[in-house]
Amino acid sequence: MGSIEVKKVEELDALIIGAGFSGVYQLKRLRDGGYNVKLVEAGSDYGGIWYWNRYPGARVDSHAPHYQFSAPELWQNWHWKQRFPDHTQLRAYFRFVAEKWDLRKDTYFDTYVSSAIWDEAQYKWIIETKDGRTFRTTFFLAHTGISASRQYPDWKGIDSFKGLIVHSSYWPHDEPDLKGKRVAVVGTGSTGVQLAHTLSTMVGDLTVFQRTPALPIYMGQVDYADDEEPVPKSELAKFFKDRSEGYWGFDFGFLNKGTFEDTEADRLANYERLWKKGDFTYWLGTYTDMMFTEEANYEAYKFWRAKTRARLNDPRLKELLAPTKQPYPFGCKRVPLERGYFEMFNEPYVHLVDVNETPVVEVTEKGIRTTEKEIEFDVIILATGFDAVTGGLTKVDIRGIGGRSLKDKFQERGPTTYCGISIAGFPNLFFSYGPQSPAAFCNGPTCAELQGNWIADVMNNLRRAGIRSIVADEASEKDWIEHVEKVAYASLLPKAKSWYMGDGVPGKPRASQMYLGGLPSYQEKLKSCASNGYKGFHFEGLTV
Ligand code: NA7
Repeated sequence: MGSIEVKKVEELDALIIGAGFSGVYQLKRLRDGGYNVKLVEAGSDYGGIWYWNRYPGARVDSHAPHYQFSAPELWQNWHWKQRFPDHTQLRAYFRFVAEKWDLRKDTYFDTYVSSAIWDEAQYKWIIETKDGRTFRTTFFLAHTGISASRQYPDWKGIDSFKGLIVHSSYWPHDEPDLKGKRVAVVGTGSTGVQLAHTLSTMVGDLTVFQRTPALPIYMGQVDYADDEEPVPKSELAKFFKDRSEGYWGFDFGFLNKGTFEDTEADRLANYERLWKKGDFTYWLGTYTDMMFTEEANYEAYKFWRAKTRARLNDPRLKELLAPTKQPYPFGCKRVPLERGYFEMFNEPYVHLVDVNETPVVEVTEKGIRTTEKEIEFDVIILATGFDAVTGGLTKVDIRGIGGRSLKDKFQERGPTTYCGISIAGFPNLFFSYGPQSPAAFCNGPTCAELQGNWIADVMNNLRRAGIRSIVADEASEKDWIEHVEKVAYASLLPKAKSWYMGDGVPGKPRASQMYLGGLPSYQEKLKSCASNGYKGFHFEGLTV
């Protein structure tokens, strides 16, 4: 007689998905608050996107010391080796944090959550993983980030290629030997730009497939000696406070004036000054109207175009990479940082294929055939991005009240959230660095701390009040969505095709994925919601 398998259910106060900045911070906060909490992660170690994105050249575009937690026990004992740390330093940082905060004992790696079902009778989430674990938990914290679901081109024959074909964020842990190889990089987002330039110094022959030109800023990289710090340790506490109050979660924000308040000479001098900073300042620390009026935006583009064209020799490349006609508003697609991306195209072994001029027809056994010719490759790298922002949530089968599917809900009109942190119809489900929050317009760790603290406070308040569940109201959610859209449509964001608006994924509804209104007003919204008895939510189930 066969025995019946009895599944062991692990009872929790909270289950967190994702071992990036948000998940790690949440685990620490909740454990300190006395909760029985576990973190599950599909990868084999901490790091979130830095666990996955280990392609040559992968590095963070937020300059040190912004991209780290603000806890003194961490920054007092950590030294950044570079102003823009690479993926190996970032993983080392996560290992350091995990040790300091003793996180490993509460983390399950190589564990992929397949479903999360709200059990209305018990006020619990029943969460199952692919490897057969089951959790019953009061809170479900889906800190899956904005780049958790890869996007592939739908090219014919893509499986027939006999060489190595890989998505940039599934880079092999055993580093492939690319010396002398013929390599294709598809995509020119921040990944494609970093990857292509780094590979250009390693491979035999490089071909970049471009659909839309990137408009990157020159990166002012600095190597720090052991006794050198980006900001003196004695000033870091203040630095982190300033960071938490900045519009973008950085210690800087827009200037207090519009583009045309300066004379042309002063404007150019100002652009030059911002450019020299070698970080996001030329994008996020510029004139207030840059992302809001076409005339102001064009001035920023003109300056960028002149700088870029001066770095290119070939007139055809100048036109493809830095077109005379502005391709889209500057800053309304994620602005990459680079250090030699354009110069590499002056080399005879680096080629650019414009897929608008010569579209890809198919992938063959030997390479890629465009309408012009077949190009042979040893390696094809797909830097083609993600089902950004929502993909991490929608690829898990999440079902709320009445069995309603989150994926179906998002499919109807794009992301629907209340305050970019919860979803009507999905009680006790919160997420950080996700849709309709500042997320991609906010320095990651700043957002992780701000939202993680707010979520922990909700849980503390419910525990104190003896309430079992909290859920956002449909009407409040509708108001928040309208506000997010209103802010987006007051800007130039919708005029660019980008993942900020949900573009690039076939069938995905076009809607603003992010809240562009800045961290101060976002914080104010969260704060006033909490201080007004969690206005916009309702509660169910008393424990006492
Ligand atoms: P992105 O920013 O989504 O970039 C993907 C790139 O791939 C982008 O240039 C796309 O062109 C291009 N793409 C996508 N599909 C194709 C096809 N079929 N053919 C040619 N080119 C294609 O992803 P990244 O990985 O660079 O960056 C993700 C985020 O990670 C980044 O913004 C940071 O927040 C961290 P398009 O522009 O859509 O025309």
